[in-house]
Amino acid sequence: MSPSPVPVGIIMGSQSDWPTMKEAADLLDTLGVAYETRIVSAHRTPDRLWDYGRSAVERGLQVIIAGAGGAAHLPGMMASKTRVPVIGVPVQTKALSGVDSLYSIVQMPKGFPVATMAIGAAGAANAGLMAAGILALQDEGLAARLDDWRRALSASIPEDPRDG
Ligand code: RP5
Repeated sequence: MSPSPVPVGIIMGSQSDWPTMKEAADLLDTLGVAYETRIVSAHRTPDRLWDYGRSAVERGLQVIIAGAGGAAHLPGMMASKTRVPVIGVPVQTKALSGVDSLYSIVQMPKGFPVATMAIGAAGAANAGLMAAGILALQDEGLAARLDDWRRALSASIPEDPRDG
């Protein structure tokens, strides 16, 4: 695979995961963090998963956000192939509401961690924020943008509830 000019890889098991995973991409856009996006299915394209994981360090990726639904083996398998930190996003499913995805991602065996987010859109957005937080440890400009973003969110929350 060609070298990655970006620090974050957003991967997902299917095109159908993109509306969820776009929440992570949107947050990274807002914070000025570059990323690449790929469909990488643990079951339908295992060779693609293998190549992506095997080459992640040498390509320069620093964080991988991996989203999948149902039998969601992509984040865990990616964590098995690379020491690049993997943030897992359980995509919401119709049959089991994403609990299947969550359980498939979160119960990793000792030695191969996946930082598992909440089910669905909030989890994907938080994955973007988590990736930014990791990169901000080495990037003062990004740290300042992330602090501003967090302050703005807090400031947008009203103190008093209103009708309607
Ligand atoms: C998983 O199966 C994908 O991550 C997706 O969430 C789910 C369903 O995929 P499609 O049948 O919509 O392609 O591998």
